[in-house]
Amino acid sequence: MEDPLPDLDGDYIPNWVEVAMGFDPQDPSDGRADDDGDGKSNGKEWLAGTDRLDRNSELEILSVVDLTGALDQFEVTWTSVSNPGVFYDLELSEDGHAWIPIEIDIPATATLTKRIVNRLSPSRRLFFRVGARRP
Ligand SMILES: [Ca+2]
Ligand SMILES: [Ca+2]
Ligand SMILES: [Ca+2]
Repeated sequence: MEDPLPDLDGDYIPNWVEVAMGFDPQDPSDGRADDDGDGKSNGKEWLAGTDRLDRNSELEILSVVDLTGALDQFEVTWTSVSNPGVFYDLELSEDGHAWIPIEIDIPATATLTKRIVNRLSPSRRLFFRVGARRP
C-alpha cells in the first residue's frame, strides 16, 4: 500500500506540508530543528499538532473526569488537531512507571479528543498519558 502522505526525508512532516510551510521535503534538518527551543523538534511538533513557534503550545491532557463518582469510569480529554494521518495513543498507569495501552490509533476530533476509560483494577491512583504518531 502506498503511503498517502509520503515523508521523503523522514523528519515526520509529509512532503506537501513541508512545501506549504516553506520547508525542504528533501532535507531532514528543518524537521529536526527545534525552532522554539522547547525540546521537541519541529517534526514532532507537527505530529503532536502543537505550534512549533510557541514553546507554551503542548500536547496535553486537559481533564480527567470521574464519571461515576466511584472512580470506575473516567472521561479523558486532550488537545488534538486533525492533521491528516495523525493518530493518538492513550495509555494508563497505576504507578506512573508501567504504562498500559488503552486505545491506539485514535483519530483526532478537531481541537479536543475525548475517550471514556474504565478502571482496570481497584487501584487508588491512576495516571494517563497521550502520545501522537503516524502509524
Ligand atoms: Ca519530511
Ligand atoms: Ca524536511
Ligand atoms: Ca519545538
